[in-house]
Amino acid sequence: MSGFAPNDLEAFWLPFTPNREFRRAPRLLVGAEGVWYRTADGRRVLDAAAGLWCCNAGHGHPRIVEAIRRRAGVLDYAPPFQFAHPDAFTLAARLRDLFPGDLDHAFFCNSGSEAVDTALKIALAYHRARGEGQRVRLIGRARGYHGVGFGGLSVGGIGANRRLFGPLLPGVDHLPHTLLEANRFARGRPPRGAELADALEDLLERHGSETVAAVIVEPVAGSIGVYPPPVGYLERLREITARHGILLIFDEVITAFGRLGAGSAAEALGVRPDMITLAKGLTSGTVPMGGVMVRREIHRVLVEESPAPEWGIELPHGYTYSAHPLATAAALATLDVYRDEDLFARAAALAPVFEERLHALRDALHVRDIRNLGLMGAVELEPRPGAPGARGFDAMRRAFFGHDLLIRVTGDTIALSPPLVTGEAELELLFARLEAVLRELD
Ligand code: PXG
Repeated sequence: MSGFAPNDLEAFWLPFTPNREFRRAPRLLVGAEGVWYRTADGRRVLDAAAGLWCCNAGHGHPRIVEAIRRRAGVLDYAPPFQFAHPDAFTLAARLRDLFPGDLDHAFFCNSGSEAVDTALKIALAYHRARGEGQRVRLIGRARGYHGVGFGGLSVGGIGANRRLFGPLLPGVDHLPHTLLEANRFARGRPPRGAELADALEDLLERHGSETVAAVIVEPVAGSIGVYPPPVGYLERLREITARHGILLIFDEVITAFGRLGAGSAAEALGVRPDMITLAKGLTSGTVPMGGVMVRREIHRVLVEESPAPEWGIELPHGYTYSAHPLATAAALATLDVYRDEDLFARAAALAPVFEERLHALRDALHVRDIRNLGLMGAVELEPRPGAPGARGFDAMRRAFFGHDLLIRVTGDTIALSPPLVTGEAELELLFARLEAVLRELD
């Protein structure tokens, strides 16, 4: 076990964690460098999850650390309402250049959950400003994860996350998820399932397409356990939404900033949404930050052509810490690192090796499916009879305590998202350790 515990494990209520089990055997991380975590009992643990899908540049990158440090000593805080600081503009312009086409305005917040709620609100306000205030419905997808705000939870489709919290937003419906039995062990984008996007036509027929404001999907569903989109699926969603005047939002909280070997999934997969939500890799996980990239037309309608008087606020939305100086400093340094170390290309080059090693686990005990795209991978295990999630949880614990490997599990699915700086030797070590974990699982 950990060999170390802080004096008191009672006061802190851990998020999305079995708290009682944690107190018995706490997993405490006290340092991090590159692709390694250091534990309270002095072990070095290989990070196969980029923290939580976020530390794409690796841990403790000196340029990012220094930028945060320097900024903290110069400008600790600037109010984001009615005032601003220069880095916020620089960052927005850098992001405009990174994202494809006319996704050229950035709205900042502090997390993926806030990014999703922001995008949904912008969608509703946009239609209303255009005289289509009847467009109030939002469509998500079964098994989608869009954070934990009431908006994101409403369009999200993971039952366990929703059930406790009441009726959520009205007027929300969901597309079917895209996991097909026939695609088991497919590599990359699975060949079957583009027609699942046609379910959107059915929803539009049911509700009246003129009542729908936006469709939101993760281009690759992450949290549920890596569901890459079937070939042609996202293209079809784009075609249907465009035809009906409905906005398409890509939730790229996980997929942006190199995870798929490009700046965004929109670029990697060649499909252009109307908004993109961001967080995680935006600062490589170092300082909380989220954002929404918005197409020019939406910004034009809501801001440039706003009927508000000159002293009137065009969109009553924002957060105390929108574009916080420490976050913008971290993001700017992170974007420099991505560019100067060519990390998106490095991820693209590593992806085939990752795919090869991942699919070599196919014949390991209990494995029922393997999925991957870019540097996102999942090994889905057969659940233990009558105890869904137990085997996955056991894998995570054994990996951490017995094999010095940090993995993410969701139910009985092991999710991998190594930092983009992971070298081939480290990747080899990652899979050797994961194999050892799978060998000892009962
Ligand atoms: N959208 C997507 C697509 C996400 O993956 C969020 C929104 C919410 O971001 P914040 O910053 O509010 O947490 C996420 C977050 C998991 C896991 O189980 C994934 C996330 C968060 C926690 C756990 O893999 N992604």
